[in-house]
Amino acid sequence: MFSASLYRERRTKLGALMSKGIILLPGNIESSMSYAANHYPFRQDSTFLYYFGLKRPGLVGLIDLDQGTELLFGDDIDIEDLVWTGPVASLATEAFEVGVSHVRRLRDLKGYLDTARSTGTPIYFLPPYRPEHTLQLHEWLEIPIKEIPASVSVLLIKAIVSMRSIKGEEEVAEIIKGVNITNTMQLAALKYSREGMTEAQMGGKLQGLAIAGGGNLAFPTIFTVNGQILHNHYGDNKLTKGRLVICDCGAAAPSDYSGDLTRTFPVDKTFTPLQKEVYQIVLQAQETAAAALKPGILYKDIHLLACAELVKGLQGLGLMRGDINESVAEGAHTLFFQCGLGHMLGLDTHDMENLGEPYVGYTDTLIKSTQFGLKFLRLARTLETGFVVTVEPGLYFIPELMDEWRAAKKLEQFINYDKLDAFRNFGGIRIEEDFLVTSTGRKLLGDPLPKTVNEIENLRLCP
Ligand SMILES: [Mn+2]
Repeated sequence: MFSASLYRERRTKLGALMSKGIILLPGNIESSMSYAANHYPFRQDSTFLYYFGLKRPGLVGLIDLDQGTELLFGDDIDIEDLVWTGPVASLATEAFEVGVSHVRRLRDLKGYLDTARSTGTPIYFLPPYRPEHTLQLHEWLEIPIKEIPASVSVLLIKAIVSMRSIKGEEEVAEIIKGVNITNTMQLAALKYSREGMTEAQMGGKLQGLAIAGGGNLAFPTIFTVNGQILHNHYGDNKLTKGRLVICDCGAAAPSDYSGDLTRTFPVDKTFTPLQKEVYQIVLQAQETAAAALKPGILYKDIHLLACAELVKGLQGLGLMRGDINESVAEGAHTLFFQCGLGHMLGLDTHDMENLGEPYVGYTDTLIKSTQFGLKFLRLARTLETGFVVTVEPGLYFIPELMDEWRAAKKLEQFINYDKLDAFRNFGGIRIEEDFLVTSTGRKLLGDPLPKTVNEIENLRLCP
């Protein structure tokens, strides 16, 4: 948790951006796994955390701009709860720590909102992403469930995105903690993954390291010998000779700020010559893209720069041909790089994705493309000092996609289809790092982690 004055400053700034009405920011409640009392690990809503800092379930933050008050609605525990939970600080005590002096019982929220509605006070809220959010809004504001998506406040979304996009020093310090815990996970995967293990055996160890870091996984780990499948979570596949492993994982620090890193390495101690060649292409694209990060540049242009580097490399490999810029413009590279280059990173791994990509990654005038490939680009807009972003190009050889394109002779002026057979069982390669955009360029977040072929092989060769 940060200082009370920081949370107060953030709320004041948000209030100034909205100017009037009521800003309603519900925190999360417990979410059940298989019966009511069996909960998933509690995760507070990120926007609530940003403005109110408290991790306790069942709180609602309210900023009343017309009355000039900030309130927290929630309940203290009683003696029967205490039997199960042990003593819990009073809500008033916790609220004081985040600079809020008005605390009310949760059952008083509806009346407060009723009074506001009866006088025509606008009540602003964000898009719900859990079913219970929708039900709460329906109950508190008497909006029909079907009308809730259209009733969210775009003004509030834009105000919050404008604030959360620019990370403060204290936030960057927390992201670095998340990245460094993620580094320990990556190093363990690089050092201790062995032929014959299952993906889950290593995936479980990585989760253990995330929890030992004081937080938890920021998202389900992708640890797979089938890296060509973009979001393939660990399972019972065995690590077998000749395969590559993609490890894409992230730890959330105790503050919930997270890291998000990817390394690709051979099950064997060394890469095969072909694996090494493809790895160098991805590495070249990753480093070129990272070096181009700076304020004032469209992230979309950095994405396209990475795509051009990939095409250049694939031409060297004999898989592609023709004009590089034309290949990228036509989307020929998406046979091998189907997704976007990266995303914002912060309290959420895909930071603020719940607020809507059109506002977080795009603008009113920069609209998302519908072209295959570009339509998966989460972030396109102009970078600003203080943004934290990932850079994660890859090459993914998906047999089903290669077969479909080949049968349709799709963009055959750019692709040497007869050379693809050697890659049917190649898998995929992705390399990902996290960067702060600074006034002069960029800064890699966290301690450097082995990334070159030599650095990775040196770790694989450890006894
Ligand atoms: Mn990522």
